[in-house]
Amino acid sequence: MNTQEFIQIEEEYGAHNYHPLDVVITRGEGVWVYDVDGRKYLDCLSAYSALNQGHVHPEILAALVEQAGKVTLTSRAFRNDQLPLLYKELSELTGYGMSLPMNSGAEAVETALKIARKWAYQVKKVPRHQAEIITAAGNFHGRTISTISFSTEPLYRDDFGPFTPGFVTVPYGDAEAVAKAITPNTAAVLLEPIQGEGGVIIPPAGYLKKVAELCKQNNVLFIADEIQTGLGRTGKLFAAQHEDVRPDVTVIGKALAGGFYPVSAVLADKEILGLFTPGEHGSTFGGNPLAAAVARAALRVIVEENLVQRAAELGEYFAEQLAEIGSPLVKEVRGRGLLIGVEMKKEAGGARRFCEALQKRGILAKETHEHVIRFAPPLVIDKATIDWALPSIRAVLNDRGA
Ligand code: IF1
Repeated sequence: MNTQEFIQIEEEYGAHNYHPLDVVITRGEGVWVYDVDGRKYLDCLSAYSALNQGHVHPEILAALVEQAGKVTLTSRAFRNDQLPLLYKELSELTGYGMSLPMNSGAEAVETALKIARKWAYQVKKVPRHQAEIITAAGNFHGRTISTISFSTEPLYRDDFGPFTPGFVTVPYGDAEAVAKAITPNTAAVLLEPIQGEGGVIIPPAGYLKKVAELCKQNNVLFIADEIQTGLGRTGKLFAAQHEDVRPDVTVIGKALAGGFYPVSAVLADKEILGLFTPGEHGSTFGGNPLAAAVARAALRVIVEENLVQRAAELGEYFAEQLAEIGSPLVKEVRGRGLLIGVEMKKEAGGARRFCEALQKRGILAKETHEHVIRFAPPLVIDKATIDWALPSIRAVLNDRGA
């Protein structure tokens, strides 16, 4: 079957909750993917940073195959011999005393919200069911009812109420606004260190540090959603480290399993995560041995291949080169590490057409928030591949269109 035939079947039988580029991928390897018509593309999206280790990384594949042949699922009613090692290795890598595994990112965010509320009632002594959690405008934390309850994007929420109460929204990047929103009932502040979906929005210098201080002063938990920014993407293990901030709770997902499997986790110290008692929270698949074995291998690859350092160095080079293109259609190039946004001017007619033009030249990128093209290749990319892509990107960014 060819591209058009696959697309036709998908449109007929699948719910239309996406508007993907018309490329039907059948194989991936490292930074490259191949479509059903034999075309080859550089993946500059990395499944929204789930593929930091690149497509089908051989070491993670080997771990997956080996574990799949042994035991894949025990449920948490029994123990398995992979999860304890994942816990230990996560702790050694991140410095957090404990973790709690889930599957999707949204589930892990929900888990963090639950533990923050429990902490508020048990430790901070907020009156029952009065806990408030402060979130930022322009956020993206998932698609569940609670995470869309504090979304500010009409498309994500308007048709899906009634919403979960207990959330307060303040402008992103404004620490004063957080200070004003804190009350005696505030359990937590939940933030992305860089807003990915919001358009690769990097907050003003000092913002995260200031928010962390405010949280400390007011006995409020600081929860960082590092599902997209974590595990090396921005040139640090966690994006909050760019400001030397260690949030009370960090949520990770995506690259935690290198694209092989949905694995997410909440990281915190014992004083917080230790508050959960048996039966209060769980998941059939969370922490299963296949997920744990894959996550262990995915973390090993990040360390062994120095992906954090690579992201820092190659990200700086890539962003510099993108800025040097100097197209009159580009408003701004911004990024940290290999999470780079190129914001097009309004008159350029939206980022989508540039992504379609890049596709024709063998580069897959995705627009976000209408005017921003996101460049976020797997962290295993090398300089030669970036240099291969630059002339095409230059031509596309300079193209005024019809
Ligand atoms: C989709 C966006 C990115 C996330 C942060 C939690 C989650 C995400 C910071 C939820 C997920 C996704 C989901 C994906 C597209 C993608 C995305 F454009 F929608 F916003 F990356 F920028 N926190 N991000 O970025 O994790 O439950 O999906 O595992 O199609 O919805 P999930």
